[in-house]
Amino acid sequence: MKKKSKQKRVAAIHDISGFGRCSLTVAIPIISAAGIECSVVPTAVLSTHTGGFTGFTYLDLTDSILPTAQHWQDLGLEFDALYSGFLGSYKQVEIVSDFYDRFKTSENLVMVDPVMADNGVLYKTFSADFPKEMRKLCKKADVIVPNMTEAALLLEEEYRVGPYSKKYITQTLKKLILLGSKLVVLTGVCFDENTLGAAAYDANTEEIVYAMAPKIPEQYPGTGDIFASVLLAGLLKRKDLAYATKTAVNFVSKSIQRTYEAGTDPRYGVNFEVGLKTLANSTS
Ligand code: PXL
Repeated sequence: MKKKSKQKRVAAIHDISGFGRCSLTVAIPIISAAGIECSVVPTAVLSTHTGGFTGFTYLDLTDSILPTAQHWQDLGLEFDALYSGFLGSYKQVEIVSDFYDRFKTSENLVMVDPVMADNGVLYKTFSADFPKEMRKLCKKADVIVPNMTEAALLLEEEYRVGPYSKKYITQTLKKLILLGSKLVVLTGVCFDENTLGAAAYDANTEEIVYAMAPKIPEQYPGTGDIFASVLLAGLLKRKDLAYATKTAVNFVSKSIQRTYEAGTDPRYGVNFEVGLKTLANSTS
């Protein structure tokens, strides 16, 4: 009988925004649809995400992250990937760094999505020196997944609006890799007014691959989290970087397209749920 490969397991460290489809409410279904076990470390519980809603609740769970890590270590648990996204404070970044030290092995993959900004602006819950702290966490990552704004903040450069030249994207990728990861996947890349996508760089092969999709004139929160979760699922399924990046761009693009056509309030996030069955097939 053919030997079955062991099921992969991720530890996802994000907040739960009760409404608005981002962070854990997208990471869990996407990673699970790819046949990967998704364990979670909730960093905070909010009534909604912070992108466009006012009056949201925020229950900080910083103090339960390390006791969770300790319990998991006591149980001897191991993870094929450690994956962090939106972190609420300096202290949480430090604690997640400690979490990585406890569970990192020579075999597993650490993905840091340095969620903190978009469209040239830092999210309002972060202070101006937060990017410096996030840069330290990126050092511990195997893969980082910044958007163009986060890339500029991590590099302490001025944010530029697109379209970009290939030269500028190449330079940005090469500077980002110096932060310490093996792979960089940069989102929000555009070379003209009609397309938008991602550029992926592998430090080992020094190869850059692009994945582009038609640009839709609306912005939706949570799409970065969806992108990173699909990318991680692809990489864990041993798909190559180009395939995983293309799958993530296509999945986000289709989700945006069906949401735009439905005319939903952008703050409610995108309809990615309808695409999960197809995703399950493309990551199997
Ligand atoms: O999608 C990123 C994200 C995650 N979590 C919370 C957010 C945001 C973006 O605004 O507010 C709480």
